[in-house]
Amino acid sequence: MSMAHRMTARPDEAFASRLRRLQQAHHALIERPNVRQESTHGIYERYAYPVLTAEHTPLFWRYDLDPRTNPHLMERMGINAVFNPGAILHEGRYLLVARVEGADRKSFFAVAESPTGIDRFRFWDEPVVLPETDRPDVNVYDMRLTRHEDGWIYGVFCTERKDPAAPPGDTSAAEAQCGIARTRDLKTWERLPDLRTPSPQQRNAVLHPAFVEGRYAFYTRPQDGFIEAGSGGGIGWGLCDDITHAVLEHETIIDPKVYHTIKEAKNGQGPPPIRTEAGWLHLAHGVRGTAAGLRYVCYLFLTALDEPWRVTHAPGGYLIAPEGEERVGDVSNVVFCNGWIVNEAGEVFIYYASSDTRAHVATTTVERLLDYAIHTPPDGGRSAVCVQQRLDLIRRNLDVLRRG
Ligand code: M1P
Repeated sequence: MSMAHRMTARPDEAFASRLRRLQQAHHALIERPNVRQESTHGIYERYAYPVLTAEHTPLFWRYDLDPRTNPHLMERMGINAVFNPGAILHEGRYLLVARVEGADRKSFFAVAESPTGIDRFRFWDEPVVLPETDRPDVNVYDMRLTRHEDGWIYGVFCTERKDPAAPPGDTSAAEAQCGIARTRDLKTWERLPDLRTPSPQQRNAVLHPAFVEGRYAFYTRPQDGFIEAGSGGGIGWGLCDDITHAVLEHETIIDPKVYHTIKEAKNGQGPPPIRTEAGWLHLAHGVRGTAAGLRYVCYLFLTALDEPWRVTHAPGGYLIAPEGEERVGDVSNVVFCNGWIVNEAGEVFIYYASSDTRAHVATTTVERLLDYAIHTPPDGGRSAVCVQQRLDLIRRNLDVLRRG
């Protein structure tokens, strides 16, 4: 529409026409087919478009659509970002429980559904109504969804509150703990008491899908402070008897942070692990400090089927690192994953978010991920060892090439 027409149109016409344009653009975004990108590494494929962004949220979450109360059809409640989704295959549909962050910085959870797993994610009409505990959450985020063998679907997430020990005037000290809720249909949620552990703070806690020694098992990430893992860090493991009052008496580090690796500063379990013939397949994030701030990447490892706390294969380096537009956002140089789905065909949909801003998908198969986990050499620990690992590959390859 031309500027002249806009200026002469009656207010109700201008409203209707602006609404139509907003609706058409939103519809086009939701219906846009995604495009698989060939990968040179061959381990997984990325896609051309993010699967969820702030613009994917329904217009009726953001605008007042009544011309009497919003004659200019302006956004009333902006959405800043949509990222870090939990994921589950439920009744044949690919569901993401995304972290939706309003312009006011508060996060909440909302379910988006897709028939394909790679595109056409559409949010359900209303966000998740998550009951509070006696000590209300100030912010909730990063839900991990576990279909547990007890029959419930659990949502384990980070609950953040102002640090009660913060000195007066300190308005940023926060405390992170692990919140727990459960559901059968992802519509009605029952809130359980927060997980209690020996650590002062917790983030990136994940419920293992199976009972272990007849008990509920959690992956944890003990940490001293809200941001710094401090003397904590590493992926922890603990068991509890009663999920309705979950207490881990002991927390054992099963995958520590390690000097001069991709997980030097901290790490954390991603989604619940996938059961495979060769063991439990884990995806996690590792963090290191750089002159430009923290860098977050995702890495893979495998644990034993009968001992899910025992790491059997730990490929060196990262599986996914930020690329292109993924590098930039509210918290730049970050990829983070807390949701993946394996379907009956053994296809794996990795829902990773970039720079705390948007969510993407990468696809692969259990077969390819196991091959990667088992045959990628571990981190050599020193440059000389890494050269030796690479020389082994080079010399084997030169032999192969010479043999033709
Ligand atoms: O900002 C990057 C990520 O930081 C936190 O992860 P971690 O606890 O490992 O530092 C989380 O707040 C996560 O949501 C965020 O993406």
